[in-house]
Amino acid sequence: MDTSGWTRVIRNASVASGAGSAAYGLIAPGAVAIAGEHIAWAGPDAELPARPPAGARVEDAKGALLTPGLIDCHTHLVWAGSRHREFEQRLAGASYADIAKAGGGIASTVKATRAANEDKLLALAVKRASRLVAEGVTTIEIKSGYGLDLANELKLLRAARAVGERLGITVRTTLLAAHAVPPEYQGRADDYIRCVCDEILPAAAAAGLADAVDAFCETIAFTPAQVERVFTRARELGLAVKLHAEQLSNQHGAALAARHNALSADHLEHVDEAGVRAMAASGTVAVLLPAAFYFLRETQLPPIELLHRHRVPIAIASDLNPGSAPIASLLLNLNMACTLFRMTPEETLAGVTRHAAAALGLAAERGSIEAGKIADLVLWDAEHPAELVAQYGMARPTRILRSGKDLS
Ligand code: DI6
Ligand code: FE
Repeated sequence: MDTSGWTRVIRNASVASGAGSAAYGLIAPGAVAIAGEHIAWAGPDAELPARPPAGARVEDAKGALLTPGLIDCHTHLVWAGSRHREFEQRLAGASYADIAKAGGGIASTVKATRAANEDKLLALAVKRASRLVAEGVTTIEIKSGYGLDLANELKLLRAARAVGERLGITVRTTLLAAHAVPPEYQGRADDYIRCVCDEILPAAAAAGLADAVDAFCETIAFTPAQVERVFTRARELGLAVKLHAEQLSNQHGAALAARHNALSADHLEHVDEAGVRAMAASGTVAVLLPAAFYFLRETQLPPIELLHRHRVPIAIASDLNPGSAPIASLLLNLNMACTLFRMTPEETLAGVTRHAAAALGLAAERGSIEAGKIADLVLWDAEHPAELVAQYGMARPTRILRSGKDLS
């Protein structure tokens, strides 16, 4: 074993590596060696050299659980305003779609978000993201989509990037200009899509502000033909795509996304077998969002069994947003994925590590504890990985490492 370059060793841990054939990739007692920003070695504690290299700091985890840094691969956490009135309206019987059609929903958040300056938005977003980070999340995808014009979409993407710098975590930004038709384009959705393709997408790409492009394919949002235009333009600009597909109805968005080699198709409650088969063929990750299902009191479950049968990797994310998922907890989503969707704790943990990394195009560098990957790691006041999922509000990180360094 080449131990030169080791800067840090965490030993005597219950290492849920997410790699190998054991459940959770568990190595217990296990050890992880770090060289600078990267994982240099992970394996059984007994295989560590008797004498660690000079200069390496060695820590005894005393049997505590060590996982990869968690990855929340779908959030909309930059917004202003509050939708608590809509919560009350929905409890009184109005549906999410009813509220959207009456000019509430996303449109009401757009109004408040346009009125907020970048500093205010950043402060709000940092507060929400820090809730996720406190749960061991070290990588967050953040979408725009509450600006819906050039200046405001770029404002959201800049705020999203700044969240990463402020909290010392990794942020991947996604341009979601095709989230809703803005008020000034009411009744002219095709014209708005032209503006997205001709102005917003090229400007976001040129400014290096977007890592990917997303759209909302739904009767209350954009048609498959409109999404097709956005995706075609995105790919011309060299940007990866992903899609809000089949959340409220089957628009065959998953198959459309797969045709464009999308990184992920998200929500998927109403996806059919053709859509799942297309995703399997293109390697598109299924991102399931239990909080939105729960919060909107949906009854159509995502077809877990179908996804399994076609071996589509499943990620779990918070969808953190003001309207359909105002829940700033990824761990609660893991519990809900088990209780509501009947997934196993092991599957859900893979869903916020390995498969979430794949949903962001980061599978080569993050999502598991393996030599060569970036040393984003979380030590917990728990011993077994299922504890993070089977109970809520109990296990907490005792230490978070991002790129090999303690996150302060
Ligand atoms: N689907 C959702 O669940 C979020 N966006 C989307 O396309 C909801 C966004 C909101 O209601 O503000
Ligand atoms: Fe979403």
